Amino acid sequence: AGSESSSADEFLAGHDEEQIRLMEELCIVLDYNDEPVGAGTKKLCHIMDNINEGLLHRAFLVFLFNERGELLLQQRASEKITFADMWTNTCCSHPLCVPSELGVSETKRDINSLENAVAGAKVAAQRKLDHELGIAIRDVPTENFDYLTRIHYKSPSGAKDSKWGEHEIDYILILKTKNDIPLNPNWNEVRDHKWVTADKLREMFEDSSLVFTPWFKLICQSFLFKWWDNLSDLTQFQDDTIHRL
Ligand code: DMA
Ligand code: MN
Repeated sequence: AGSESSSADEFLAGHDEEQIRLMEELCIVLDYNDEPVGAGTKKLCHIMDNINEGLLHRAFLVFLFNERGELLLQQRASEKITFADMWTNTCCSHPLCVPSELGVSETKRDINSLENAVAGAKVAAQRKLDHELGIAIRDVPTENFDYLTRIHYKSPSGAKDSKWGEHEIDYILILKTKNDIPLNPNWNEVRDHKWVTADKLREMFEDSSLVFTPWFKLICQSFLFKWWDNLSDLTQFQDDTIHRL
C-alpha cells in the first residue's frame, strides 16, 4: 500500500504529471444495478486487479453530431495513462462523486433514480467537452443531449502492460450541434480530432494503421450505426435497460 497520487508509485511512475493529478478525481463506485455504493479515485477504479475483484464505476460516452450528420471523433493524447493514442468517440469520462454529477440536490434526493443519474451525467459531459475539446457550455445546453441507454462494459487497457483497465456502466449521450461549433482542443487530452460520415468511419476501420478504443469498436458493432441512421428519431432506442456487453 502506498500513496494514491505519488508519481513515484509503481502504477504512475513515468506518466504525465497532469494526467497523474487527474487520477485523484473521485469516481462513483457502483453495484451491479448501477446504484452508487461509494467513491473511489480514478486510479483505484482503473487498476485491473481491483476490476478483477469486481470494482465497477459510472461513466458516460458522448457522440456529437453536426447538422450534416457527421460524428466528431477524437484521438486520445499520448499523455493519457489508459488507451493512449487510440481513436474513439467524441468524449468519454466519469461523473464525479459530487451532488451535481450524481444528479442530486436538496430537492432531488434520490441517488438511485435513473432520471437524476442521467441529469448528473449530462453535467459531467458538459464539463469534459469543455476540458477536452474546448467546447463552450453555452454551445451544448443539457436540453440538446439525448440520453439513450446504459452499457456495462469491461476491458483491459490496450497498453503493453495490463495493469490498467475499464469496468463501467456507461451512460450513452447523443448530442447534435451546428456545423461550425468552435473547438479548442486540450493537447494534454486530445492528439487529433476529425468529423466523419458513417462511410468514412467504416473506411477508417479497414485501415490497419489506426487503432480504436475497445469500447468504441464494441458500440460500433452493436449500436452506433443504427443510431446514426435514425438521428432524427432516437426515442425508439431509449430504454431503462443496462446492456451487458
Ligand atoms: C473513460 O474515459 C471513460 C469511458 C467511458 C471509457 P477516459 O479515460 O477518457 O476518462 P478521462 O477523460 O476522465 O481521463
Ligand atoms: Mn473509467
